[in-house]
Amino acid sequence: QFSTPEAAIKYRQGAFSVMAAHFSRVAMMAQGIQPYDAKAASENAELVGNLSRLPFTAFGPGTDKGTSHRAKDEVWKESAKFKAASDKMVADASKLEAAAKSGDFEALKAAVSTLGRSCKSCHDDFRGAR
Ligand code: ASC
Repeated sequence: QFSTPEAAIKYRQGAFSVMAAHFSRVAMMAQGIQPYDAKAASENAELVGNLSRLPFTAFGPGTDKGTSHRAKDEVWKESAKFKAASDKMVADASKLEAAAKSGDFEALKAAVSTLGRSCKSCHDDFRGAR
């Protein structure tokens, strides 16, 4: 899928940053910073759901090297734990998509908070300092 480890690193970083951009549009509505717009929330949450499935495969062999990324050695040393964290993030993103599509604002707020915690817990365990 990737021509070089560097290409895989760029790919996963791109997927995470586009996912963050779309998640933040939904999160700003959930937090009352932006007005709630059910259609925009659904469209953005659908992108988050799809994008969440992309990064995992880009953490393959050799993609731990270099200084262009912040993935800690634990990604590869504790690979089962990392896979579980990734699976949880993907599941929580699907729940966000379902909540947004339901049009239930309270459900959306809960799903934003759950996915936000899932992002943060993976950063705490698997992302190093810049
Ligand atoms: C975001 C984003 C993250 C998470 C995290 C939640 O919007 O870009 O990485 O939420 O900050 O704690």
